[in-house]
Amino acid sequence: MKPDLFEAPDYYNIDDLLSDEHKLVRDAARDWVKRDVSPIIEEYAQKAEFPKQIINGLAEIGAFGPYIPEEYGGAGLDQISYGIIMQEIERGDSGVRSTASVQSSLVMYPIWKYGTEEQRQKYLPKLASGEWMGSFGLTEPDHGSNPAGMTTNFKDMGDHYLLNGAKLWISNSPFCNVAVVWAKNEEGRIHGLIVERGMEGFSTPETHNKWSLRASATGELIFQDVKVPKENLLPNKSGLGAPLGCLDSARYGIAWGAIGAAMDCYDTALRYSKERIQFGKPIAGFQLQQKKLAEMITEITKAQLLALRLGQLKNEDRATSAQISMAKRNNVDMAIKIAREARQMLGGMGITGEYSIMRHMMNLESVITYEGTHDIHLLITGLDITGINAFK
Ligand code: TGC
Ligand code: FAD
Repeated sequence: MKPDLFEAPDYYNIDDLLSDEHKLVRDAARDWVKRDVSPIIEEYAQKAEFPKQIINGLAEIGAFGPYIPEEYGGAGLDQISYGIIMQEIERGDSGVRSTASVQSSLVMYPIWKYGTEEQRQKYLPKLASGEWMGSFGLTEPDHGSNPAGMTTNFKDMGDHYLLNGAKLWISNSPFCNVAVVWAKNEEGRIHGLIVERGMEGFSTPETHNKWSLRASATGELIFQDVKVPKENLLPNKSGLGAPLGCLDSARYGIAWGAIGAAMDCYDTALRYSKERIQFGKPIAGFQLQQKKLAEMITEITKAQLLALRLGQLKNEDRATSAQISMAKRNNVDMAIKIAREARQMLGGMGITGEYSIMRHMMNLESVITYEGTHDIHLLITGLDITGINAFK
């Protein structure tokens, strides 16, 4: 892969709206991605393997629990810092950002928000340091967009719960130490349970042959009469709103993350088009190529402003789920379109691993699907503005 020459576009001087702390966090994450992710990520994506050696670095830049209080090992940062870290990581690779999103928003967040003090003390510091890695089991083979239909279930056996079922498409599952699993009790009410590797009847087979998010490990969570200690139930919230609350936090991070992927594609295409000579001049001098670049920077700038405003609302605890859906949907769609256009600008070189664009483009096919598909988020906006539910 070519050396990482990334220069971040900031067409509207959005840096001026960031605090010194935001910029410090951003620079630390950006430097780390350049040093520890860019040089190795293409090789790991090609061999479809998660680069476990980056876990310590992710912890050091605060990517595991950026907004979790420091008393639990988190970085104690605000929501904009969290977003910026996701942007910088996804600038390197969406799969690496996935690992951080799952750890922070889908594992640490529910333990922090819905767990007991004992659970927080036991799990959060180890998750923040990367000593333990987590996964989040909501999706099932027959219940993806409609998690309310899940069939994974647990029975109260007096001194423990007995968990049965299966989850599919689970990021980090093949190597997770703990999984936050959503399952129905005997009354059909959804609860979160913390399942630990090593519990009898719990297995995590890896899913192979992905053309997308190849540097992220994806797999299943299978529960066959798993005895889960009663103290592993998350007691402080139940119902579908509990996992959906975690998704709000992860979707917010993705709205920022997608900007990173788009910035990398734009920056690569801009540099390439100024250097690549055809018909006696740089291809950046042709109107058709300028149209692509001008539209890319316009869309990136709009997405940056959307994410920043959403971050301000999140900091004030005023961001609605529907606002988060709009930003996730818009920014991922923006990024995937930019990746496709940028790839064309590199001609044949664009399909190779010499450049990051094709990898981003393939990764974004997952990002536009997980955490609620593009169409599901449109329906969330539709419901919000009309009051009419078009899901069912
Ligand atoms: P609905 O009846 O609308 O809601 C059920 C209850 O949940 C509440 N609620 C929310 N709470 C918090 N945050 C949200 N975003 C919420 N949306 C709804 C709601 O108020 C209600 O509460 P209550 O107290 O009245 O019971 O539920 P529904 O069954 O009609 O479904 C709505 C729908 C379709 C929007 C929802 O199911 C959905 O978002 N589906 C998409 C599923 C999804 O996003 N799955 C993601 C799996 S995890 C993942 O992909 C990780 S990828 C990780 C990575 O690698 O980065
Ligand atoms: P389906 O729900 O079957 O949807 C298929 C199509 O039908 C989509 O286009 C969808 O938009 C459309 N559709 C569905 N319902 C409607 C409707 N009412 N109206 C109109 N159109 C509709 N899940 C986890 O729990 N944890 C994870 O860590 C995780 N990581 C993932 C990692 C990867 C790489 C991928 C690909 C997925 C991951 N997922 C994870 C699962 C992801 O959240 C689901 O794939 C996603 O929610 C969609 O579910 P599905 O694949 O079953 O598609």
